[in-house]
Amino acid sequence: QTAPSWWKEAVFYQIYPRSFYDSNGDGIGDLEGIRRKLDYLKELGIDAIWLSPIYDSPNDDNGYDIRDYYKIMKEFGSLEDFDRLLLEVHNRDMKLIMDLVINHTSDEHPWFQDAVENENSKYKDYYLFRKSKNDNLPPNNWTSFFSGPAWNYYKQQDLWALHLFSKKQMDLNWDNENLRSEIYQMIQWWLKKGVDGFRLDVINYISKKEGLPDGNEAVGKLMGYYGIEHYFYGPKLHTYLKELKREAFAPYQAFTVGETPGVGMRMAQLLTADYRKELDMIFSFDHLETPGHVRFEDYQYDLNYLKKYMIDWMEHYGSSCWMSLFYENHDNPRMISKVNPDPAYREVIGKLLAMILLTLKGTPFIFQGQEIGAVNQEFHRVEDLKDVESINLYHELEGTLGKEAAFHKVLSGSRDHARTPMQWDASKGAGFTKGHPWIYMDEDFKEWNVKKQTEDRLSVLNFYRELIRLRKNTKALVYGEFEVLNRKKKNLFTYLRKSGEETYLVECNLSNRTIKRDKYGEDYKSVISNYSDKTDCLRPYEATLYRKLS
Ligand code: TEU
Ligand code: CA
Repeated sequence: QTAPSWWKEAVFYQIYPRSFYDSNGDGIGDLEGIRRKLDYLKELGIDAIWLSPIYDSPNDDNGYDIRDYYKIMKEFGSLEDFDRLLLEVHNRDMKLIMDLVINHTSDEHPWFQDAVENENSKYKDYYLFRKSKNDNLPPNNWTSFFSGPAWNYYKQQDLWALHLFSKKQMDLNWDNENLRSEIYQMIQWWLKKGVDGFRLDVINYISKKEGLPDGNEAVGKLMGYYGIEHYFYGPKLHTYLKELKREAFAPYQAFTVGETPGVGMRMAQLLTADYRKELDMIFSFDHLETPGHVRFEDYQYDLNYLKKYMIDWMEHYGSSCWMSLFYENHDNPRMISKVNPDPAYREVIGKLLAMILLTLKGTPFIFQGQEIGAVNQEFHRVEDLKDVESINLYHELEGTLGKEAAFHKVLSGSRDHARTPMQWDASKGAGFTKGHPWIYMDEDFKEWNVKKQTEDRLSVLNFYRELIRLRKNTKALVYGEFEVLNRKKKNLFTYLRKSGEETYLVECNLSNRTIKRDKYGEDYKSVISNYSDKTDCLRPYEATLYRKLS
């Protein structure tokens, strides 16, 4: 049976600090801004906050390129601001986890700088420097996730260095023991301050196959990236994760959630089974697109796939593993827009998604803005895109597709959709800033904002609040068994959550069609719904939670 833990009972909230709340009018969110909004999060019912990176960084990838692990990014504030934030989070009985980006550092990190400049640098082996294969070609055919080859050339020593992400995010060599021990020290430094855990950025990529062989052509063509099979589940991954836990996390009982793209359920089980002592949870991403589709594609997401995926994990992940539940983060467009961009359905879909997120078995993660039903913004100009992935992809596609089609494709999957500022009120700057926001935002905030939704009893925001409160007071919704009722029926997702005497039933219409309601007996009483009355049919995206009367 599942062992209880605080992180299994918690509702998490991801903050993208740059876009959360700007306290000093420079247009960039900051730590003091987060501090001022802690009561908002507490009232929403949040138990734990995950901060996207706040370390010193030249911001080629908005902080996922770290220059100094021991400093705070200057736009965000100082270490004093951080200590104060952490104290106030704890004072409110909440937890704080940080983003830990240890697959790579910025090329401006002193280790990398020294390695490039000095032939005998002791940091040379901290990275993956290699000679040309032949004729001045890169050492292998691997490609970067952000377009182009995964190698930069450094003429100082006639060497290439590996970067799976941007040209300024240099992959670390985890096979170097000194590097590993410096990383463990750094982690302990933050744990000594009292942080409660970490989200580990692309942690499944840290171990690369010995010799860095060429990626398979067929795999490369299929995935769009060459070389991935040589590092997404590398030979020493489990060894390094066990060491990380033993040397850094375990002494502080720190919580960990690994970001692990592409691992699938079997590998996920090996990464998270509690007795294996590696990670507490992982983020898997296979449910974020309907199979056969990719993020940079304009199509409508089919919620029947979400149903299928969730049932599979609920039934097969196993009792030694615990699942994370989410559909949004800073790397993906907004889920409501993916499901159905028709504004008429925005509110009901927002609530339907909340219902599924907060009543399945696992730990829910809410991404900032999701709780007010945020949708993709209307970017009109290429210059308004800020994300390195979007910009690089645009330039890659421009030549072949032409400007307009390239822009359209980039917009269908741009990470910038999730990075527009939090919409606090209808005032200029959306209550996010008194200055000029660092990234484009359209007029949506005038109608869709926290202030307005706080005052509206039936808003998406109040739906989240109510559901979170319910979940926290209901054992069945946290540890209770999951049982699906309408496995085969298209567009209908109905399941039970049961624990001891308590039984709850969730009934969702996954489509914009009206469908006949099933009968579950008179003893099910509606607790919360995204429609205010009950009819014989389920209306578009209708979602209701019932309690069984004993
Ligand atoms: O994301 C890794 C990741 O899997 C996605 O970025 C994805 O690979 C990419 O969008 C290409 O499809 C993490 C962070 O969440 C992301 O913000 C960083 O840019 C990335 O790592 C590098 O640190
Ligand atoms: Ca600021």
